[in-house]
Amino acid sequence: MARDWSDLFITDRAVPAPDAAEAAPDEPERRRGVLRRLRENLSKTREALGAEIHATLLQGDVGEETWERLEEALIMADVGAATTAQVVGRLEQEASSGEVEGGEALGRRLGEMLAEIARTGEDRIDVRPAPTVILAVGVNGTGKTTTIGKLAWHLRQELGLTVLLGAADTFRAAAVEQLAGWAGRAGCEIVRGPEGSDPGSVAFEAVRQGRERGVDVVIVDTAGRLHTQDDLMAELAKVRRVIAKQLDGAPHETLLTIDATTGQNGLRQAKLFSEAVPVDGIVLTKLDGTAKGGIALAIAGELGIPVKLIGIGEALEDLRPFDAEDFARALLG
Ligand SMILES: Nc1nc2c(ncn2[C@@H]2O[C@H](COP(=O)(O)OP(=O)(O)OP(=O)(O)O)[C@@H](O)[C@H]2O)c(=O)[nH]1
Ligand SMILES: [Mg+2]
Repeated sequence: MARDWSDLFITDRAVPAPDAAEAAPDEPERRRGVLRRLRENLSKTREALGAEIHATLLQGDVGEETWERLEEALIMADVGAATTAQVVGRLEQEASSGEVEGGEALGRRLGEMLAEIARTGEDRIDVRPAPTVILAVGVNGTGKTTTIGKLAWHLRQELGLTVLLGAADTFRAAAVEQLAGWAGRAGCEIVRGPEGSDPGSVAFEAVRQGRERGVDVVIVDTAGRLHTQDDLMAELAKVRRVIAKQLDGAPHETLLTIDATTGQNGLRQAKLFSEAVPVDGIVLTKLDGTAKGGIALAIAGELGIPVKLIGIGEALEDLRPFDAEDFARALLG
């Protein structure tokens, strides 16, 4: 079963009935639709990886060369060396012990293993605290602001939650306008500070207003920064502390956006960001444009940080809860 918004987010209220005007098609059909879109969007990864795996596992005898080619295919798809070695090692062992026989069964087993790795840690987001504060962090241009807009829209649309956005990217003049544009599309309000103000003070004010207005979720945007810029990473930690000062336990969720097209560098970004601030989940963006979707597995497998959301396009609806099984299936074709 594809994870839905109500699987990803823990809420204590009933999910609103869909608008009659845009009533969803019945569930199986909807689910097939979601899976088909995910497949289409992951087509680049699948073409590269799936074709190679098919050729490797289904044709000819399984032997030394099979494992080498499989390793190569997974590494090419950015699954990461350590995770690849672990998966192929296990598969080889299960094949040689006779536990799994035949190319097709091996392919299925491989899919199971990849899904198992992708599913790690607490992979849901608890939005029961009122307000729940979500902090978006990540390298420049990875898709933080776009993701926030999409997320705000889905939280309203799918879960009936009220959302307030905090424009704590005070570094770029256009950043606030960009976020305001998304707020308009998502139908929520935005808190902004004077130009060039301290990001911490805008975040503080957003959370304060969120409490005062009784909104369900406050999402705070931050300026993009390189994981190697120590001063900017320290600034992020400060924004976090300031938020915590306004509301105990906040931010409840720190989401790191990783651009799937950056490949193995994404693993390094995830590592260094999570050393600077506790990262609760990954948003893997731009999966529609890459043959490197395997980075999701490298991050989950090597850092134990769950991927929670995936970006599969630039439009409002192009954000999906991450589903490990569907992802592995779509990856392998
Ligand atoms: N194809 C595709 N494009 C995306 C996706 N997510 C974001 N983008 C695009 O990536 C570009 C950068 O997105 P932003 O949301 O501005 O990124 P950001 O992390 O906020 O950037 P900075 O604030 O400059 O650090 C925009 O052109 C987005 O439309 C996605 O899932 N798929
Ligand atoms: Mg931004």
